[in-house]
Amino acid sequence: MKTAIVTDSTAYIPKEILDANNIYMLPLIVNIDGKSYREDIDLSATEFYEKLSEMRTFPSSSQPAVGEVYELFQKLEKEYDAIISIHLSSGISGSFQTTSTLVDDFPDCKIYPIDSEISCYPQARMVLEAARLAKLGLDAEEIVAQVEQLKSRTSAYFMVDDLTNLQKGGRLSSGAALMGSMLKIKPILHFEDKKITVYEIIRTKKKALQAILDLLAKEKETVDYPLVATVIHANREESARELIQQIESRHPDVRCEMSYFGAVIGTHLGEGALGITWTEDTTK
Ligand code: MYR
Repeated sequence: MKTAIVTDSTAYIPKEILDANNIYMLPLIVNIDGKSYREDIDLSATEFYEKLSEMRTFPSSSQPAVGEVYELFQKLEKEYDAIISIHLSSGISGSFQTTSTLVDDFPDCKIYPIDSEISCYPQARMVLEAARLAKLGLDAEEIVAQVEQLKSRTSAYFMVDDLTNLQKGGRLSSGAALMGSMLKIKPILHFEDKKITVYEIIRTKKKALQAILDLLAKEKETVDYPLVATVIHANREESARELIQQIESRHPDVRCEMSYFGAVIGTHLGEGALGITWTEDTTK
């Protein structure tokens, strides 16, 4: 059985890794001052953050057009028996919903849409695992089951410099956004029931990051599988590097990687956001 793996641009998997693993990417759109860009095709993360200070209006994002998804599936059905399409959380984007509406349009190629219930690199981990298993020749249903298991083993926490973007983009409950902007706090955010919510309020960024590292330490004690951690940054590579050093010195057995928040997620989190995520290291 030949299975194609599809995902959104918001998994932020570098192009060479997509190509090397036969992963097909559906770009989300970022709208800036009346112009639309397909992220990581027309606009890189670096270009987005460079443009940020010159933007006249607040940027916005949109999911891939249904026609674009349809066209990709039409192409893939000629080559593959099944398609596993892994999307950013359905609680923050319509991307998963769009794919789900196309399931019955391809009777000869079974489509398995997966709601990652998260985004960015934790989503990428699910995608890369699916691609690894597809290469090994596992059945699409078995791959889906393993991706679901990986999802249940995934934790992700993140912080933003300012809650305004999340509030304006409507991706944070209004109560939480109001509380944050009023108190000038920097809450630890996470996903609950597919939506972004406040996990804990801690007054300084430094203490909040330490609290996230404590959560990683706690989880490490309770699981019987190796962990891989990823630090994700919105144009703050130096801070991400420092955090990785801290994780590596505290947990030499946890493999660490770095990733980035690109244009679409950067639109909602703003520059300076940092995320820490971990999951089972399936490569060990
Ligand atoms: C769309 O327009 O369909 C995309 C909307 C994307 C909303 C992004 C909200 C922030 C997600 C943060 C993920 C952090 C994961 C560690």
